[in-house]
Amino acid sequence: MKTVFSPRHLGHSSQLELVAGAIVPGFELPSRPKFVAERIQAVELGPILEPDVHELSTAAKVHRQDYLDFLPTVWDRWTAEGRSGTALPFTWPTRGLRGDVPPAFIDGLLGYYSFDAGAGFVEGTWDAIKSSHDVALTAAGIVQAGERSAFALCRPPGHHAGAAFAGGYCYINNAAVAAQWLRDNGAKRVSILDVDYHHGNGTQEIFYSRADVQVLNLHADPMQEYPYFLGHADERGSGEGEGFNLNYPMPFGTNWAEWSMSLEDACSRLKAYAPDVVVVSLGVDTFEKDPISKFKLKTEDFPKIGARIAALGLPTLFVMEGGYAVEEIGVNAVGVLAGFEGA
Ligand code: SP5
Ligand code: ZN
Repeated sequence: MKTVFSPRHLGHSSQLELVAGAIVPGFELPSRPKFVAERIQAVELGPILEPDVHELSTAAKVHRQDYLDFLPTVWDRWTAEGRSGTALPFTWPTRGLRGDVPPAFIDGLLGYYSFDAGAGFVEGTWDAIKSSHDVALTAAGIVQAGERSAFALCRPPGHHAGAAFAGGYCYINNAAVAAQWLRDNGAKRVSILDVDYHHGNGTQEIFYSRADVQVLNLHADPMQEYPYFLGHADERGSGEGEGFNLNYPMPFGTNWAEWSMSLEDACSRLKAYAPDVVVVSLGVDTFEKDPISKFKLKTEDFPKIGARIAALGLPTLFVMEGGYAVEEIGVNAVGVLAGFEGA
């Protein structure tokens, strides 16, 4: 399996995150993909390629143009106020406030274009976002050209990013852009299978009223876990998209025996949809030792995820999302990919 990866992600690192009343260093560390790339080399999964540069025209079909225009301007607007550190929002247009008027000042704009304080900007953030987007599209091109699978080693991740908002370490929804590009380049139907610990609220929002992209999400119950405000089982799509969004919320402590029952059901629903290609939002924060998560998957379980997806017998694009047990994300993420290849 070919991997696409860009070193340009390295300029991005949020210097702080608010967790349980304390300011801590961000969990989404620049070292994360290094452990994945090293493991790919150790098990000889396949070559690691640099991405081609892509235009944002496909991204503009799943994101709002004003949001895409805003992202590259954040750091300049921030430093124009004499600031340094990490650009982060602190005010959001929730119920009772207006969500239809973008303010002019940077602090207001950051709140308008986000849903939490989990997607900060530093000088290299836009370049990292763009490179992650390019990684996803280049890997999608490999699958479209006829290979059975490819791995987009994206950083930053994407599945929390919606049409016009960042959040949860995500800015551009890489899996959504890839799915849209595959639709525009021969695939009649695409399924996105999101196995990250957290609900992929952005992906759900983007495709909620569409029948041409099926979205299946396995995640911690939003009654207990971030992102809290989306991901319930009764969210099944709207209008033409009715029935094409499926959520599998699970409680804290979920282990392989329980998690794999949701995977089995999702795979049978996916098979019935008969997509031309599968996009896997691959988070490995379901791991028992993940520092921000409360599921109990073990290292030996990850190859079984890959093997089950391979049994679908469909072209498959893996897109990296979360996973914060830094030393183990290589073994776990590559475990899924090796399991897919039958290794
Ligand atoms: C892509 C992805 O996986 N994004 C996850 C964003 C999670 N943001 C909320 C983090 C809450 C951390 N709670 C930590 C408890 C540590 N004991
Ligand atoms: Zn996650």
